Amino acid sequence: MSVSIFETASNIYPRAIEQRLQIENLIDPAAIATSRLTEGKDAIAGLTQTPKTLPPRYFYDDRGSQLFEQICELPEYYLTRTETAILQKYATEIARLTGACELVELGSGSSTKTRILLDAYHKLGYPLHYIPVDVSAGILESSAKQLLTDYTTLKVRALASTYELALERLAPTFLPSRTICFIGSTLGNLTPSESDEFFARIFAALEVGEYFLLGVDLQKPKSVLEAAYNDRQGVTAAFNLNMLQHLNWRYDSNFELQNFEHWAFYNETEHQIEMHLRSLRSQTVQMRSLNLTVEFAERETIRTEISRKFNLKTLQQQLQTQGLIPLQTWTDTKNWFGLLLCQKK
Ligand code: AVI
Repeated sequence: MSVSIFETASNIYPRAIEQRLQIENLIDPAAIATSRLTEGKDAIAGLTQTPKTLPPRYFYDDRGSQLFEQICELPEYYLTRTETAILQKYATEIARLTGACELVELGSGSSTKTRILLDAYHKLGYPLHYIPVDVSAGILESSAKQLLTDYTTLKVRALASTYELALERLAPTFLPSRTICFIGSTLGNLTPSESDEFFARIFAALEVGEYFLLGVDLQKPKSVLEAAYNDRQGVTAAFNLNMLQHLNWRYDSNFELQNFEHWAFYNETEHQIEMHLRSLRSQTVQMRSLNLTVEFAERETIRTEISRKFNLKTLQQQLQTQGLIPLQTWTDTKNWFGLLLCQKK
């Protein structure tokens, strides 16, 4: 289903912006109905297995998204500012390598880092076509509106969609090429098998010769990593605990937040930060709308997230195996974060 927001809100936007913006909702009513039926199955599966887990998607209610924005500003959370610095330094080189192309961004959020790329393409005189993909139509609309105000030649086709659906439904581009961007090290939140599946979807969505721009957090000393996920202001702890608040609201549950604590550590064997919520006592939680009773032993944990940290060589080989050939890789002076530009062969 394709819905132009201007059918309902044509009076809100200045005409010039109106002509340059299209918002499409790819999450069709049948999919929404199915997801209502299956809603919560992932929480039930995670909380009835040993050890307990919950999917990271439950972090991102409104408060969780705000807390994540705050995390990105924390002194200990080097990821966002390091990736931004790499983009600032090399955006022109990236734009020269890809030439004029349509930019597709998966998980665009507020599109802050995208501006650096748009500026580079603009300076080289390339047309600006941007396709942000996000499950939140609200965020898409507000950030697209802001971008269109600031970039007067930009055209935006925003897709309110899951990554999977958006990658299947990319229309042919009118520009000479296309670059799919997946920055912010969100790849780290996928398991190795989920990453393989994700790369296969990227490969299928691209034409031969088109590009994939990937930003990943790299392996580094444990002390630096653990500080980034145990910040002194306690924002990451609040972000983690907020998942329980979200479940209370979503599934009519009675998690008592003071009965759990945030626990994050670096698993050096798996090269991943693991975030858990640890039960401070033995307790029983009711999740009424899921018809589920969950028993916790004292000190039992729920794993809420993995955040994998990559080795550039291994990742380059993995991408190569999947037909996404790394053309160029950029890092910062400490080798803390990596940006890879790949081309479909
Ligand atoms: C979204 N993702 C890349 C973040 C990360 O670092 O893995 C999520 C996060 N979890 C705790 N802090 C930030």
